[in-house]
Amino acid sequence: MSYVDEIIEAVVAKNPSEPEFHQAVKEVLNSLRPVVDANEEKYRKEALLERLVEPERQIKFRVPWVDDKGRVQVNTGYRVQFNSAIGPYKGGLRLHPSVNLGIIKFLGFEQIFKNSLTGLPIGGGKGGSDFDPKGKSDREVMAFCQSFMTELCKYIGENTDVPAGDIGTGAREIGYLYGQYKRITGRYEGVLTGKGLSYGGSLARTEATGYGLLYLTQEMLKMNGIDIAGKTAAVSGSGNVAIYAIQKAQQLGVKVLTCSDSNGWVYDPEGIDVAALKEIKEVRRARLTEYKNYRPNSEYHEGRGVWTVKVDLALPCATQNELHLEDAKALAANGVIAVAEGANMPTTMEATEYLQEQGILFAPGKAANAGGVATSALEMSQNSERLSWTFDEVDAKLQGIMVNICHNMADAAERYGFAKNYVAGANIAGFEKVVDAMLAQGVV
Ligand code: NDP
Ligand code: 2IT
Repeated sequence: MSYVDEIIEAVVAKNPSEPEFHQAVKEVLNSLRPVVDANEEKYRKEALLERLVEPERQIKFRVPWVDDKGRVQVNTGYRVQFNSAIGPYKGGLRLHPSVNLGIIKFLGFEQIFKNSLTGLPIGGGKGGSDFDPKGKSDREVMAFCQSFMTELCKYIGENTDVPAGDIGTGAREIGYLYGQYKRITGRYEGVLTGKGLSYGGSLARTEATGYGLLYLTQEMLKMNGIDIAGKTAAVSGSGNVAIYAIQKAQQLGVKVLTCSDSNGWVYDPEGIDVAALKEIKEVRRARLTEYKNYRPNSEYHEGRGVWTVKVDLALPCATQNELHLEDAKALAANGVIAVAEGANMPTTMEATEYLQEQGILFAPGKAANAGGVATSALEMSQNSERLSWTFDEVDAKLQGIMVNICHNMADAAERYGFAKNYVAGANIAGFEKVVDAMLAQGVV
């Protein structure tokens, strides 16, 4: 059996009931086959793949807090410190009822290669909890965040592990988490990113993931002789990534026809109104059913459906496994040109393969959504030098990073004979730096 197959089998056997983690490992290792085959003896001797798929450390903890009715609630907190070969662990905190260890491990594993692709010195980690911020008062969210950080603060620090936002963790949650970290440790340091501008945050971090997604998509189209201006797009989600993806798409001359949340989706033939979306989601924390009040010509549909709309570009920006094989078929039948992942692993393996077979350009999340974590690393740099850069400085760096990632993934694919297979290219390019550092640092 090949080394890759042995490891995939071992991961499935050793980590049962973690299908998302299996999926992420399979996707990465399958595309590393040519690299692994060429170095099999060395990698086996060093147990390189065994080490790569085993987190350096997994922390799981109780998070008790008191709700507004005076009842004690108990959630589970996680931090998976996956790989620190190229820098301190870096990755977001997800707050969503679906969170379990397998989800955090899949996200942490992806983060290793994503962070490597940014070209910045950050290792891979991820954390979160099954706490659901939806429908909770600010006081309840604060109580949860303070309890969560009371335990987490033992394991993080500006040079060890730097968490940030993800699903359910936005500016409000980062503020409460930071306040509690500072209160317990007495340290004013860049231990979290995505901070508010008044206490060490970076300009453009809020926009970075969505903007970065569009910078990469624009470059990928350009490499293939296509101009992004004048195209139409379907976006899923209506959170941080989706909102700023829509905003940048519009700035680049793309008409975005859809967005969604976990209940339903909006079709706006005139193009999504970003100001209305921000008001509904960022200010009022309401549902997309409200969108029609702002835009009477739009349609609201319950359930899933964004991928049934005829568009040139599909940008999944909600969650994992939200674009299935039948969605890929519908997009292809409608002539989609490119799919670029704003979310982490939003496209199922079968859907990804189908899109690639149809010759549709496909940018995987670890490349396409790397602008968020890259800008987090820029926030860490600013915190270290105790300076703040202007929006334009950060945005220009973000653009440069996304263009580089795009060329690096295309070049790596080309080098190994997978021209235009950007999934393989991103995995290989991300892996190369990590593996070099792991081999240089010995058996640790
Ligand atoms: P938000 O919490 O801001 O928004 C998430 C959006 O996705 C909401 O519209 C939400 O709908 C929807 N959603 C979440 N879970 C589900 C689900 N199970 N089914 C259907 N819809 C769902 O999160 P972000 O925008 O920050 O994150 C979106 C994706 O981007 C995630 O995959 C995240 O890991 C990834 N990402 C985020 C980065 C960041 O900087 N924030 C960086 C890189 C990747 P509802 O409100 O109804 O739950
Ligand atoms: O998935 C991701 O890259 C994020 N949620 C952002 C992580 C970060 O540290 O900014």
